Amino acid sequence: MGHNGIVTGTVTEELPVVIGVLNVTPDSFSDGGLYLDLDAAVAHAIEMRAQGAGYVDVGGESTRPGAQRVDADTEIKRVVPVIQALSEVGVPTSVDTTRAAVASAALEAGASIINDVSGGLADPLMRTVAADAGCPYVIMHWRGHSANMQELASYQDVVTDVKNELSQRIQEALAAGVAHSSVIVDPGLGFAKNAAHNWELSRHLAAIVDMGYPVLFGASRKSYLGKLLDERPAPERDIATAATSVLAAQAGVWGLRVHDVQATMDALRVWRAWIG
Ligand code: PMM
Repeated sequence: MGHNGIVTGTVTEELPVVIGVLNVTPDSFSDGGLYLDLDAAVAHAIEMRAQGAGYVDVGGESTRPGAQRVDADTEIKRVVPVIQALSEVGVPTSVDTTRAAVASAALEAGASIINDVSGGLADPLMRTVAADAGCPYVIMHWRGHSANMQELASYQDVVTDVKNELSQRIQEALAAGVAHSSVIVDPGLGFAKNAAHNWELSRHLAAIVDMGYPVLFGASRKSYLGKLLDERPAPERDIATAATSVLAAQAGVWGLRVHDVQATMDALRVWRAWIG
């Protein structure tokens, strides 16, 4: 159950891995435009690492609901210099992309994890890239690109449906040669899900953990927290996010993808001391 080890369990002896969000985009919902400048991006990543992030997740395409896509070249030009610079200063990174070409370029630049919010659906070549690299591969639950994903938020039973669809994505990845031990799953809060779906999945997070793979949980600053807090803007949702981090840790997740690393680290340290 090591900090960087990928082993599942219920209550971990150590803290879950905290993955700091770094969006190198003009339009991400909470930090869009802030880190387009290389120096600002690198400085923020170094700060998150110092606060306790195990990895910094570098993304070059916004996935907020309704977002339009950018081309692969633009994505590569945004993420590769940042990953390269972070690799040079020893900050471990993951790449947040649905494209095989971007993942390949990012791995070459030093990224250690592929974080594919489409779970292999957006670009079937991604599975081959992940298999060849042998790196950890985050398979998130996803039903379609951000431009129209909220129209796809319809479930019989959200927990069962998400588990079944994640299982299919895992089978496809394994069939393409991805090692069992490389798979990390993510319920994909907010992706083709409304607030009630997100709460239901959060409430039953242990059922996702029971699938037997490390689970990554990404609630940070999402709009369902904004709704809960009377439509408070995204950067003011970090205390609520830290509360979700503790509850997700208690449910046995492997990792937490958050914008405010310090808030989640503090909350996790309280949780760890509390459980003894
Ligand atoms: N959420 C966003 C982007 N990438 N990746 C994973 N694995 N899980 C998530 O929940 C997730 C993600 C949403 O957008 P943001 O980067 O603006 O927070």
